Amino acid sequence: MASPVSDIFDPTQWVVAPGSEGFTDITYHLDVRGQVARIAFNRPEVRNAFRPQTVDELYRALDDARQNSKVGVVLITGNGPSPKDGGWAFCSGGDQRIRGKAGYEYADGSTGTGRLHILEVQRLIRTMPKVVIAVIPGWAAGGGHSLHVVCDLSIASRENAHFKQTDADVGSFDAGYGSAYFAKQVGQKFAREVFFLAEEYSADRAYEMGAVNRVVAHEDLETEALAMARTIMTKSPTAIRMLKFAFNAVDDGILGQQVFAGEATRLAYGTDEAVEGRDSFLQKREPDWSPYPWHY
Ligand code: S0N
Repeated sequence: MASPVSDIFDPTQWVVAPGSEGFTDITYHLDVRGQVARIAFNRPEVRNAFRPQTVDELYRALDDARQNSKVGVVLITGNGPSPKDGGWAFCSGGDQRIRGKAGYEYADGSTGTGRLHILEVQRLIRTMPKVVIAVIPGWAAGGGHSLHVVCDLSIASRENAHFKQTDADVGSFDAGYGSAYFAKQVGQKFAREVFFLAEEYSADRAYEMGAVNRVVAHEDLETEALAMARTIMTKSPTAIRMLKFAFNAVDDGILGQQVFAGEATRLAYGTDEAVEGRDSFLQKREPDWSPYPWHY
């Protein structure tokens, strides 16, 4: 039976995330175990294009999932199909109808200036100590393509997922992760082809390029994504986040080092050695480091 959320959404596996009831442009659910978040674009009539309000809600949901210490994996997807023509989309990028000269504009003109804050979402995905999976039921185009590039893993519908980098068609360009990091994933030649020709690629072709991890039957997409998430949830949380930040660090410069170092500091705080440093300060005495070896 069709779900009011999405035709391939299984309502028995998910509950509405507390605080998300007022969202209009996305839906936000937690799985029944409370360990996996599902955040979905909910504008299928425009191929899940994002406007500033969409990005605000997406950021708030992602940040909520980041701060939920039970959640280890976040699925980002697109609800569908479109009630207008039955088409499916992950996300088709910025809503071109409200693009102004300084970015995308709120419907009520409330800020008086345009926003480009999908880039803040990209950075949050990159720096959150959880695994983020792009679950791609249809079009990933423009800024939607870039969003899947930034996610840690991507899983795509064999029948309905299509990929197209339209930036150069509409005079926009993601000159950060969307392009330069994409080239790290698929290689320079493929990346330049995808941007310069702006052609359409199937899910199988994206898999051949190394742009997606798995291609599955459309009707199984969300089940497979949740299974993938639950496999990750059987692993050590510390190992997973240290690995994510290790993979990121080489491409993220000092910011990558800072994020990795933050997790290293968290680990260090748990040692007796660090406790001795804190306690000696609070007790106004010299620290006694003698029990702690200089490892070799
Ligand atoms: C996705 C495409 C290929 C799907 O084609 P299809 O299946 O033929 O459907 P359509 O009939 O074209 O679309 C159905 C309805 O949806 C509307 N629609 C689709 N996409 C958008 C969109 N992005 N904005 C507004 N409306 C959209 C169609 O108009 C249609 O509506 P109706 O039924 O009323 O006619 C195809 O739709 C497509 O090519 N879409 C456009 C893709 C695109 O160019 N996106 C923008 C690319 N740029 C960005 O995303 C920039 C992102 C960004 O924020 C950024 C990031 C980093 C640095 C800079 C920026 C920056 O802002 O510039």
